[in-house]
Amino acid sequence: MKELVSSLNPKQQAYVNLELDDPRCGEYLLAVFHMIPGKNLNVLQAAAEVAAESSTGTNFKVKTETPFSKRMNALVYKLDLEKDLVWIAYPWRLFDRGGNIQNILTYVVGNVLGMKQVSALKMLDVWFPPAMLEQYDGPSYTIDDMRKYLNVFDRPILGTIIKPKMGLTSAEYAEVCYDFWVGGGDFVKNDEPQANQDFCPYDKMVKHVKEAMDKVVKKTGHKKVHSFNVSAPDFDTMIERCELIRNAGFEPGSYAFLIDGITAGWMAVQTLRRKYPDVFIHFHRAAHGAFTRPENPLGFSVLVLSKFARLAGASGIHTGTAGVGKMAGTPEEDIIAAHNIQYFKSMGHFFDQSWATIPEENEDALKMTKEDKAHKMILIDDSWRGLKKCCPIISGGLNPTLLKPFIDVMGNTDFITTMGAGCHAHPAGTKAGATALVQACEAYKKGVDIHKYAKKHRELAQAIEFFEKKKK
Ligand code: CAP
Ligand code: MG
Repeated sequence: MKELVSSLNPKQQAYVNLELDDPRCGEYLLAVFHMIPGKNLNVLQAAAEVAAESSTGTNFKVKTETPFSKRMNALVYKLDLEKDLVWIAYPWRLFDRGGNIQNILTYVVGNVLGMKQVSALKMLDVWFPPAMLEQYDGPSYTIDDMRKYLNVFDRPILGTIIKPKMGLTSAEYAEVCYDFWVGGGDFVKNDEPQANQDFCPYDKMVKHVKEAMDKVVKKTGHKKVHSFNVSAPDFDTMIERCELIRNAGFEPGSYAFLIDGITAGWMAVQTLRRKYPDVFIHFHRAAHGAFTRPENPLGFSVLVLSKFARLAGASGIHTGTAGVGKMAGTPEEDIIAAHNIQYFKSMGHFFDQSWATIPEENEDALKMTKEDKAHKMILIDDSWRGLKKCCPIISGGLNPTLLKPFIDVMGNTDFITTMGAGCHAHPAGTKAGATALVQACEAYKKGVDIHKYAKKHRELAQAIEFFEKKKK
């Protein structure tokens, strides 16, 4: 290590402190990157260049530095030469006051992803100090609120995405919603590209969904939720869509706002969270693969994306099916991400993150939080500034036969699942698809194998026959 340190030029030296005495002192956001140096730099030189470019520096030492500006330098404080890992501490006073997520990401996974000095740079984990959590919104309306509205507890909230992904008229779209809800489903979402297409005008889609929802609530006596995609070309139009929904007669709790958080951006996510704290903010992560897929050496992990979504105040974010469904993903990646946004305190890939500032001397509270993984007691009205939980939304290639396999990997049922083809490809259609999903969930709760349960539940039997045959 000595040779590495002696190889640093004066500028690089200002961004390295391998003796940083207490990175978790509360002054720093901490990050771990997988990094491969580029441009014939050694690992410490490249890491120092990353720390410089992602905080106060550039490619040369500038004459305009001041003693204070140097205190804002990010610092490389640890290396793992075997695993090509770099730990960087960011003085969080660097960041825009008032809780701005896009600002942080512009630093830590902004220009640095384009630097010649690295050939690989992926942020694998991030740690937010308690004092920093005070500055950020965190979720407001959570899955617990949605459970109360739906009167659904101790099982996943069962949802679908209307398919075909696009091309239905607003009336046809609402009919499919009706069929899913009347089949027993709780939650319907727009697909991620749904917007104001000429064949399905936004206002008509909202109107028809409201009619379908009223009809099915009257028929079944059960509340339902629809998550409307409010992503739009500009903020005014996004707000217009939100207001259209709120003025369409939906009762509070019966609608969520879906935002394509990567393509619409973090400002849209935070605008929705701040303007509509009484609404479930549903973060769809379309395009995240460009940053998160393991084949991609540049970007950030699903865990990092999910932790920032909780910090931003998303009520829920898609966290992947851990390889059970159609999308790339693994238990190591997807389940760790899900637990880190669900629980009060969780171990990530490198950091143990607590999401509230409970005084360490308050042993009872700490003990209670360790036991209270589902936040039944904590953070709702407690005086500690805690970030409420964010709900994993589990989707992508799932069908009723995969519900239990996923729950077994997840280790809990405190999530929303949305199955598109898994319901609408059912041989007997959407209503039967929804009923098959409900039956698969009933079987799980009763601890009965679905093949046994299907003997007396036709829709589930048809789903097994269809989806298990397809798998072969
Ligand atoms: C799923 C889905 C979701 C993906 C998103 C789709 O449809 O609607 O957008 O699940 O992936 O368009 O593919 P199916 P992730 O149920 O028919 O697969 O949740 O991994 O972000
Ligand atoms: Mg989709």
